[in-house]
Amino acid sequence: MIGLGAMGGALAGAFLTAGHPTTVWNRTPGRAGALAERGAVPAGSAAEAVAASELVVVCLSDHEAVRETLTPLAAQLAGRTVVDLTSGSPLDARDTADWADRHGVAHLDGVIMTTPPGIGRPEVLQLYAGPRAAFDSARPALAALGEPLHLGEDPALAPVYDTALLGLMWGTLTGWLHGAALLGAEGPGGGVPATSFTEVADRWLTTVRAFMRGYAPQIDAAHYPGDGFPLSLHSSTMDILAHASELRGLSADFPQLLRELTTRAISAGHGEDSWARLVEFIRTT
Ligand code: FVH
Repeated sequence: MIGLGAMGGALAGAFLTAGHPTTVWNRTPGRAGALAERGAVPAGSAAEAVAASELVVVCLSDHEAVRETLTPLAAQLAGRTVVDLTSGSPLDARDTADWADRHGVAHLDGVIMTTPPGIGRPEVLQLYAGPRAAFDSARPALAALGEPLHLGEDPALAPVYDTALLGLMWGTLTGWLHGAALLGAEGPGGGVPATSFTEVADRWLTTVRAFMRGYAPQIDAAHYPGDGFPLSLHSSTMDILAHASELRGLSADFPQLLRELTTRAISAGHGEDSWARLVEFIRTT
């Protein structure tokens, strides 16, 4: 394990918990103490850490740090698998993968969809992109960190999925916060604690997930039948959300954003299409 920051330390800890012999290295000495007490072997250099295992997991601040650390070790890394869990752009992922290819290193770009305290929980999603064979051989060890999924061979898939999923999280959480503010406000139907609203909201997400699964084939086919829940109906309900928010003195930014997108689609003649039609208006500015 190369890099013992908040994330790298948690990753090394999860490998140890799962019983994997783990060698650890960090640029600044002194960060391996607690891991060593649990059985990790502190390496004196990155080269020594790499020599210890067929599988090298890297989690540093950024890809520049990864290049700085791995470039001098290219010859030693040949024939080994490097799993890079450092955040970066799609171009970073491709650059590192190209570098690895040129030096005979099997490379997987990965993201773990949690913060350090979540590492090791079996339900935590880990997304990997790169050669399938490298994923298959690393998978038993990676299972110590959560649930590993292989996205495909293009290393850029990992960072793009990462940002897409964070966007989904922010969108969902913003809708939930708006709901909590609406129900929590003073007035008729108000004064509801966020915890009570969340009990119901959590169950509603089952239906929202079903919408996503139903709309995904529509997006792929570029065909958006309204099936009883067209944009025109969404639009009038959205007006009520905006109005109710204004009446309670809440920000209407969130419903306005939805209205703006929906209005563009309806004005272009798509009022009888499903919600999935909006993807066309996200693709164009
Ligand atoms: N922490 C989190 O919640 C998120 C969860 C999602 C993924 N991110 C990404 O994980 C990468 C590491 O994040 P981190 O939280 O572990 O970051 P730090 O605690 O700041 O540790 C950084 C480690 O990187 C080492 N490092 C930095 N520059 C270099 C370099 N030039 N050469 C070698 N090592 C370097 C640093 O070493 P040191 O400063 O202790 O010597 C730490 O080990 C990151 O991409 C997040 O976006 C975390």
